[in-house]
Amino acid sequence: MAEADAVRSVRSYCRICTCQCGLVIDLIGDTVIKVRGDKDNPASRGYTCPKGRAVADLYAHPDGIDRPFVRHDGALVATSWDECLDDLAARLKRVIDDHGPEAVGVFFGSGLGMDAAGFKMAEAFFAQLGSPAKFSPMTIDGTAKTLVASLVGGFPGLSPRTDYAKATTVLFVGVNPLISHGHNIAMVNPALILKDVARRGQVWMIDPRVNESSPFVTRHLAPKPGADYAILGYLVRELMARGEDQAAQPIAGRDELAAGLAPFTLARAAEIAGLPEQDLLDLYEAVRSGPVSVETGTGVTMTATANVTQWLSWVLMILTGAMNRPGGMWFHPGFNVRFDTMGVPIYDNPWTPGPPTRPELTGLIGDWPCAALPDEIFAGNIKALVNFGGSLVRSFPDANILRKALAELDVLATFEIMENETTALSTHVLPTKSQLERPEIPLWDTLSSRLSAQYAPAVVPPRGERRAAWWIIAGLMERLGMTVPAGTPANDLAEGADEAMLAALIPHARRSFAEIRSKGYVEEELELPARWVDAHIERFGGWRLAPPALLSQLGKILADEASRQLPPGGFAMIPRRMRRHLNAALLFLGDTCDVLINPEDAAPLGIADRQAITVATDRGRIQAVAKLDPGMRRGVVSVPHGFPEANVNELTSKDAVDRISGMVLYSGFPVEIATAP
Ligand SMILES: Nc1nc2c(c(=O)[nH]1)N[C@H]1C(S)=C(S)[C@@H](COP(=O)(O)OP(=O)(O)OC[C@H]3O[C@@H](n4cnc5c(=O)[nH]c(N)nc54)[C@H](O)[C@@H]3O)O[C@H]1N2
Ligand SMILES: Nc1nc2c(c(=O)[nH]1)N[C@H]1C(S)=C(S)[C@@H](COP(=O)(O)OP(=O)(O)OC[C@H]3O[C@@H](n4cnc5c(=O)[nH]c(N)nc54)[C@H](O)[C@@H]3O)O[C@H]1N2
Ligand code: SF4
Ligand SMILES: [Mo]
Repeated sequence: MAEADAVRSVRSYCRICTCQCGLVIDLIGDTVIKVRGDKDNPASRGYTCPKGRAVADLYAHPDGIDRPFVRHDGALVATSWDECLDDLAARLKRVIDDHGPEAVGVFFGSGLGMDAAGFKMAEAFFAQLGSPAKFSPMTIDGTAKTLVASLVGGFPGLSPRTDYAKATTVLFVGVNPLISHGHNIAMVNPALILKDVARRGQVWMIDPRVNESSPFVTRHLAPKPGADYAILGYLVRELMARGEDQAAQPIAGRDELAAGLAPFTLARAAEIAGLPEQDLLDLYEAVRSGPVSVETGTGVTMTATANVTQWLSWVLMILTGAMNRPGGMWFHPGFNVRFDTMGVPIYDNPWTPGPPTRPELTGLIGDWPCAALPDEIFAGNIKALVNFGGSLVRSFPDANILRKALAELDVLATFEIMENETTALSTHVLPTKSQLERPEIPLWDTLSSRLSAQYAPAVVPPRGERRAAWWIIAGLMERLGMTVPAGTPANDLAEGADEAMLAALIPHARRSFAEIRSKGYVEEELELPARWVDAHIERFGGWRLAPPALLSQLGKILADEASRQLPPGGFAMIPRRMRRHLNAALLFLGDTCDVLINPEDAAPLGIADRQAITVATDRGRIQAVAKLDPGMRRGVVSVPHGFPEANVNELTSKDAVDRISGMVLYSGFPVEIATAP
């Protein structure tokens, strides 16, 4: 065999989700012939999912963007980088000169979120821009987690994660790890983990639909959407009433909490949840002796009751002694920054100023609610938007209104790798090196399920004119008269330039970039209990069990319970993720927008399996395919997210936003279902 035909194998890792599974990429020349799991990766041991195995198809896809585009006279035309960046800088400068930097908004989208060097340069750009208009996926995903971590634990970045090696009682609430690999917890090989815990103890799944993880758990409860808070409220009330609570750290506010939870009698909790009382009694028996791990996901954070549910899940863990104890929850001490040596600052007031057009909303740790973007544009406050890797039209609420707003912008600059509806609306399209085209180290160290770091080299040359996101952003900064971070190489195509950017990212990490690169994978032991967690909670004066903002929201939710009930025959919509695509990406793997509905709900509407149906709200109407599923709770339909034609965000509303977190209501709102004409 000629040397040019020889297969070479390169070790890499997948950056589609935070599991970061080890991959082996087999190539002939520069052509990828196979992507497979890396059995030698200590974390993933050969595990991959269909999305990760598709990274080469993503790289080669016909809809991939190969060169920069700029809009001239209404049409996007291919251009050179110099012309694109000159034009973008000139148009941004005009906006800034005429309206101030606050007229430029920035979205830190998921597409650039896994590009470590690109994301850091985007942050540097935003810091020098001096605009308050910052948006990120947080306010369309899981603000409850940030809010509760601040209010109860005194630091927004505290993210408890189950000690799966020893846990014996795990509650999954509104999370479907078999498909999603968990919500921000990177459960590699989820089926194996679930089976292991179920063998040892109890795993409860709480979800209005029997989901893909349910076959692996010991018990499934299907409450009404958004009613999880009542289940947790009952469990916590009962623990305290019986004196069976046993926190491992100091606590504050126990009496206020007990008073707030007084309404959650067995009867009232079961009524709100729409479950038999016996289910709650059984669940109490399972959790009373602790420690209890509770994993929540978007089935909690996207509901109207997100904050109180998330809060009560923490309280349950705290009061069963699970926090920072073996068999309970551990907290990531950071690999790139080190919480264990530097400590975490007390940060218990996460609220920041919000967008002027929406005085009812606040900002959260510096983010403005994504839902406010259209109003800010219509009011003329935002004239330009720099979109670092977001599929805005599919991920933000109220797509029909958002499209109109985006069309009004003077500048919409989108960093992307694939053509989509958002690039079609953009004035500038900036294609960046995608994951096989750039080297990487993990940026979001604390989202990993290990105390580890790894390295992936670039394995193929950049497609067409694609350049490193950091290089593109640095070029823009230069043209705008900003200061490019010292040491930034002039040319990303030069040997070692991308690596130099990565090395500069982690000066204080546990291991140097050089070591991570040469070894490929490095890992350190986790300590549990970790001294730094208990020390932080002591400094904070104990876990705050009863933050006033959450107590008051609970009171309102209880008072409004009747208004959230559906009329007889009505449907509530809940979201879900699917195995073969990630949000708006990878749809070429074949997922379709199947709406799950209970057969007994479908029959009276004349809806048969695989029949075309419409799903409508007062914001819009989509057409999709019905899939009859006896595992759906009656009166609930499950509509997946991410499809361009059946865009679930044509049903959501920019006005349905949580007041204290800015999160959009993406789960548990009423929809009308009918057969498609
Ligand atoms: N109604 C409803 N809305 C939702 C959700 C829901 O369940 N229901 N889910 C929400 C959630 S949890 C999230 S996180 C957000 C996500 O919303 P976004 O942050 O907008 O993320 P994605 O939809 O994943 O779009 C990411 C884009 O990045 C591109 N991309 C992929 N890799 C790269 C790369 O290497 N470089 C660059 N430059 N681009 C790349 C992809 O082609 C894709 O178009 O959506 C939210 N919106
Ligand atoms: N394959 C795949 N994996 C992904 C993604 C993807 O698009 N595809 N996206 C990634 C992203 S950005 C995120 S944020 C995570 C999200 O990860 P998860 O939070 O696990 O998201 P889902 O898989 O949609 O699971 C949410 C579950 O909540 C249920 N649910 C909905 N409403 C309620 C409710 O009111 N109460 C209860 N108890 N349950 C409810 C739904 O039926 C669903 O089964 O997944 C990540 N991983
Ligand atoms: S679970 Fe799938 S998408 Fe996530 S890192 Fe692993 S292979 Fe990639
Ligand atoms: Mo997400």
